[in-house]
Amino acid sequence: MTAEYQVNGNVAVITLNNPPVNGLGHSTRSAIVEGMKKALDDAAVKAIVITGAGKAFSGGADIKEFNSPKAMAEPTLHTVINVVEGSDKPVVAAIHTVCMGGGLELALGCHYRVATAGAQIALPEVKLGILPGAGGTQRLPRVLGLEMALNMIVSGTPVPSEKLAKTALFNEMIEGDLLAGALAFAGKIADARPLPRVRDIKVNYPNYEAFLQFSRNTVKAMSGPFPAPLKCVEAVAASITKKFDDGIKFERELFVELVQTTESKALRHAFFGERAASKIPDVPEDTPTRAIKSAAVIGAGTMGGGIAMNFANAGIPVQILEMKQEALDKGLATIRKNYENTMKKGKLTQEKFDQRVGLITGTLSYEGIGQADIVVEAVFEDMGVKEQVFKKLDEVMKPGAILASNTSTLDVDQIASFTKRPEDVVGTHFFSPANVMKLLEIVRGKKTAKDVLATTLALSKKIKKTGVVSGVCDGFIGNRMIEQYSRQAGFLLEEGCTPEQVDKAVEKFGFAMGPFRMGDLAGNDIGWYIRKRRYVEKPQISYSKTADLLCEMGRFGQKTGAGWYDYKPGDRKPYPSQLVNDMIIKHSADLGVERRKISDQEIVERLVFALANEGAYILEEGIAMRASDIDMVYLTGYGFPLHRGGPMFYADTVGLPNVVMAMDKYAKGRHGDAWKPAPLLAKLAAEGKGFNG
Ligand code: 3H9
Repeated sequence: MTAEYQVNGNVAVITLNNPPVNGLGHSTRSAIVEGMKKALDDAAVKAIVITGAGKAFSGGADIKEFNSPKAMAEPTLHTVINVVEGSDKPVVAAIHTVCMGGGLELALGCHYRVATAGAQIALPEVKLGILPGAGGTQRLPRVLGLEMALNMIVSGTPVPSEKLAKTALFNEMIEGDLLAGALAFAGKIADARPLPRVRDIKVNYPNYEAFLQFSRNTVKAMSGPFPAPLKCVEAVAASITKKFDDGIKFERELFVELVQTTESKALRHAFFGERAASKIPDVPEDTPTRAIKSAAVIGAGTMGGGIAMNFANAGIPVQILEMKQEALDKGLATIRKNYENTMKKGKLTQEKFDQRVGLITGTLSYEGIGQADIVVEAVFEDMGVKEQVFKKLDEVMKPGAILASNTSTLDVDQIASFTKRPEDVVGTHFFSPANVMKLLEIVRGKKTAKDVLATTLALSKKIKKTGVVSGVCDGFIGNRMIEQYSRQAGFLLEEGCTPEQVDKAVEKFGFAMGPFRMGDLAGNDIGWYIRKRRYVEKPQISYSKTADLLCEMGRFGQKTGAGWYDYKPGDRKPYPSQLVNDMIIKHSADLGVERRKISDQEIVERLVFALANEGAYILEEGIAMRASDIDMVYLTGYGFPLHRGGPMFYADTVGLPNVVMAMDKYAKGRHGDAWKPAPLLAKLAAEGKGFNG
């Protein structure tokens, strides 16, 4: 039963019991209505309390039901709330821990609300690309006022219950046992009539039109490609401009519209994708983890420093090992400067600054780090260098320490083989800047122990990263795919595009940065170095030499003041470079390629479908466990537009048969070999299925 019914004296208690968060799915909704009926039919019952078992009052509507017949099946949440609000016996919501979305809307339908301190109160629907669809936009302004309700609904941010204690949202804050307090409260109001209904409160706001117009302008400017925030404003506006029932109808129409948008589907995909990523089928959730109370990082460069900051931010003491005092001092000074900058922006208190800086220490000796629970190596990306480091780590690290490599492309199994304890070795691929970027690719070697994986995944949560597990292959999930994207970007230059045109098309699609601006930021020499290795090993793979020619010109990007674009001193703005464009045009001529006008659509399709096709190989080979893992890698590490849900989800929305059709077209052009559909893609397209089902 997803809600339990009990009678306590003359008060009926309906306890939502649908773990993990008492989502208001169809069976829970039915059970609430059933409970209400029983209570209304029982003459001995004078009042009703609705509360939640476990770790939530309710996390809201069951998101998994959206776009399925169950979401619309009676009793809908509207029906449930109508039954509660229309009850002639008083109904009290007893709120604790989490009261969100439909859960808060249910509470607002109750006649009274009591809560314990520390409960997270929110209407977070906007984060899923929708708006509160069960009266939240009409009732919350009635208890909190127009402005506060609008802020909560447009941002979706939770507010702690105690901060709302003095508003009409809560009738009483309960200290101690919630149920006992709620029963006592119910006893006090059992005979009070008429029953207060939130719908009967009038929203007052002087000069509300000016306020609403200001809100529309601000929200529109901030919501990018997402339609929901502005619709939230429109719905909240109806709480003051329309009669209650008309407002509810209007809210419903907007909700139905939004729930069908690709943007909302993409956000929900990301919500579940993030949670799914932490599950590994053959590593049970209760796998014991190793305690991580201290850490060490090898290398005080940009990457090592950023990684160390992650540990310090999570309260874990971390030592940084460097070979030379000068490099160590430089690295520690950079970290300090980064924290100072954050403090200057008002995002870090002096106390936290002292704490974090205090947790990071430097050492020049391997022996000094031997007792760390985890060591992350962030040295130069070269197998020879990694071999030296891991042999040394094998000597000095205590038994049971996790030996992690921050490699971005190298074979983790080979790295593990340099030690006598390959089961303790794992890849932890951080993304630059490592203290900022959300993604952590966790590379599972053939011999990586299950508890090492479980520990690394738990650690990724602790340091506030999205951990995604990848198998071992060249480049893992993210960089292996980006290679295909970069290849297409290079070919596009040879065939008629400028770097600016490619970047603009991709940025219009929604990427944070196009491939050439990204190259200039990251340093074009990095790719050059990798290509020298990779294409010697795999001479059969065709690629454009324009990037090599660029590097031969010494144009490594922003750090050399010139890359695909020109830069002015102290200015990161890219200016199209005549020199580079001439080089590209000459290169086309040298190749005998007749340059042509290329549409934005072709640019985007070639880059994004190249990603999805490689993603399909990765999925088929078991390098990624699920399509949503690949999407999470791209959403959190590569600036893929969130509203498009990731490359695999995007391919699904285009329709895999359409993707295959476009690929067949491109296969007839130059380098057609790149457009052979992965067997999985071809199969799913033929079956009319998608990567995500
Ligand atoms: C809504 O209410 C619409 C209405 O206005 C109108 C309707 C007509 N449904 O995050 P966690 C699962 S829209 C289904 O790791 P935490 C989650 O997938 C809804 N499942 O835990 C995970 O499952 P698993 C508005 C849900 O303690 C498990 O619970 N509400 C839902 O860190 C644990 O989740 C929201 O947007 C759900 N609503 O955080 C709230 N919520 O174990 C969204 C969670 O299988 N949820 N799950 O991976 C949250 O923000 C957080 O989950 C919460 C708990 C703060 C509740």
